[in-house]
Amino acid sequence: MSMITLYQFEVSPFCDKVRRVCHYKGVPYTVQEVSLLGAGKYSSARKLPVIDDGDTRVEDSTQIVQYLEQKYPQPGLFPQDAAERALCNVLEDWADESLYYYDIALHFSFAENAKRRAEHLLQHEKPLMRTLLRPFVPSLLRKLGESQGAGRRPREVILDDIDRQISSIDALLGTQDFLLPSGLSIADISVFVEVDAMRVAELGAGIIARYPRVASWMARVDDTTSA
Ligand SMILES: N[C@@H](CCC(=O)N[C@@H](CS)C(=O)NCC(=O)O)C(=O)O
Repeated sequence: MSMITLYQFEVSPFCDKVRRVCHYKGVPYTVQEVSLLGAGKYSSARKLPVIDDGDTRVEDSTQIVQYLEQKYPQPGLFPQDAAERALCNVLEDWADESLYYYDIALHFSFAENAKRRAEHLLQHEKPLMRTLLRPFVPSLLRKLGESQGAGRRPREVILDDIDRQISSIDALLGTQDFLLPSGLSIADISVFVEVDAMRVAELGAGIIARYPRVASWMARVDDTTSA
């Protein structure tokens, strides 16, 4: 059987999502770290994650998860029940297409976080590349946050929005261990990786700490899906 290669930026939540899916399913893979300017070599959208499985290349975390679910159906990450499955798809998309931009806004529209997060993004670059890219990373990522609108809002509104998103996760959990009644699903992994990235910023961690059920859900998802 061919070994999957994951082309990644280590700190990308979408790459974390794919790693966690592989761990949960017990799928062996190797990682190739890509330079911040190098994604176009692997991806038509110039975005990572991308996987190679033998001659098959798959782009985009959502497509990669679909591919892995088909090839390695057990343990499954999509509920059997049609209504739960529908909510699972909606939550995955909400995490990827909405929460991600709050994550970027928190790190890059908030100047106090931008430098530190930029260093995380640059950690695998060669020293010369790191020096060349360092001045551009915060403003490029701020533009990305603003492209979806989240990062254009005033600071207090962004923080209120994030609080409301985290309180929605809290409400969805209720007394359940995972977001959907039938147990761990791709919804948990997709939402977890975005909230985990928010937690890196002090203000993000402060909001999450107000919701103890969310914090214990995070520990549960992490336990079930990390290496
Ligand atoms: N929808 C894509 C999003 C992937 C994505 O946005 N990846 C970011 C890293 S977090 C990226 O590669 N950005 C490079 C760029 O925009 O140039 C997925 O789910 O894989």
